[in-house]
Amino acid sequence: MATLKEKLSELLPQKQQEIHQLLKEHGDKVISEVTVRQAFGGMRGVKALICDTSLVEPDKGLAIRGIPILDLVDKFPEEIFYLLLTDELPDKEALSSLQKDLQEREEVPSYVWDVLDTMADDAHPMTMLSTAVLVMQRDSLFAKEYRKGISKSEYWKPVLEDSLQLIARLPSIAAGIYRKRFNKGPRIEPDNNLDWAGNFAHMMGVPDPTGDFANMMRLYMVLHSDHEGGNVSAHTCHCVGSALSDPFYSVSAGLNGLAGPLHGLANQECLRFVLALKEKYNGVPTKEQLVDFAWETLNAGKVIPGYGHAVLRVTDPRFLAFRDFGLRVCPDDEVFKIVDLLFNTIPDVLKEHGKAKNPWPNVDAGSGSLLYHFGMKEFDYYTVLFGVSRSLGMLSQIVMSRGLGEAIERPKSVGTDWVKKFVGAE
Ligand code: AMX
Repeated sequence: MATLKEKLSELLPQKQQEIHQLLKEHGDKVISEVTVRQAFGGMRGVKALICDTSLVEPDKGLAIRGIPILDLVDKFPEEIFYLLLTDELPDKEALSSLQKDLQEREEVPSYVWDVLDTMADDAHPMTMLSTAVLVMQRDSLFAKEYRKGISKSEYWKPVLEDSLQLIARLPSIAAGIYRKRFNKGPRIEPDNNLDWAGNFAHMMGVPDPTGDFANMMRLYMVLHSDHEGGNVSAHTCHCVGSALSDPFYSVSAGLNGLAGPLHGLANQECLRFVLALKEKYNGVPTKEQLVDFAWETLNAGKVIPGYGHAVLRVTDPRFLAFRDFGLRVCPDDEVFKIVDLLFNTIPDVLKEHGKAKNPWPNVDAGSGSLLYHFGMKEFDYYTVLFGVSRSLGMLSQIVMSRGLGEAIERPKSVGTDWVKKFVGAE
């Protein structure tokens, strides 16, 4: 089977031709409209972006290149990266070639550690991750090639190189951040006998006598890898990349979006909520106590973290995958039990509350409890794990965008007065 680069060299011209034909024959057809509510409401549901890597159907959840995420839970994240880019899972040979390629690129330049060492002791780990990615911009091959005057049809090649470079280094960087920021001792050297996520788990140094923590990391990296193109991190990365800013600039920007409490930070908020319940009721609460606590939260004008979604209208299959893992690995863990109890309680409360369009759990409702079970109690770090995983999706989307010659983003904005006049409001 072909390597990633060979496969893309074969696929991209075909895809370009397909798009060229589509635009020529149907370029002026309308695929979406925008209501006033959507324009003021985060463009929810407006179809104005192209993303071929994955799709989130409101009633089904995430599918990567047409494969439901629950059918991919036993794959390595490297396999998912190959799938995101090429529409095919790699065979053994292509997978080991990709893994070898990543291992060869994994050394983190010393200036990255120097920069991280100068940051404040209480810097948020997401700030550290985004900064580390940004400082590596000086190594961008795309930026160098662009300056030399590379042809537009070749853009994707150095972008792929940058992407592989970044993916290869992210586990060491993220693990280094974990150990430094939370005083876990010196950095741990990578073990080249391990796969990408297994190595990440190893370098974090979380005790793992059963190997389940490494399995959890593999699952975590697969489940968070991509969620189509309109979510804040993917869209931000896409937008920045559309200015031909290189992958380092683009991913760093995407990570900053992921750091928001309504997006990637929700997993830590969610665990806080679960632990507050545990503390208040001194263990696993009863269903009635849980209902009371949920109403107290809602009546205080706060959201129930881990529930609701901008697109999904069913239980997030990624939550189900984590729940399944928890039921196998730690069914008696009190924190996990509360997560499970919440799953059986919150949807009815939110339905009665009547505001959230989706009363079901999203991916963040369960992941934190599993990390906590393995002794990773540093909540501020959880979004970093999300960020490392989501980089797979952000980077595959950028490679595709450059490969397909997408234009710089420039939607039209209008003022409130314009809207009022246009709709004939008083
Ligand atoms: N608890 C209470 N109220 C909720 C709610 C929840 N879990 N989810 C939505 N609502 C409320 C909204 O705040 C909004 O209220 P408003 O009309 O007073 O502003 C109303 O229901 C309608 O919102 P919506 O259309 O259903 O959701 P949205 O697309 O505006 O927002 C999301 C989606 C995820 C931000 C929202 O459901 C939320 O805040 N959930 C809790 C935080 C969370 O779990 N985020 C993680 C998302 C996944 C991720 O990116 N990691």
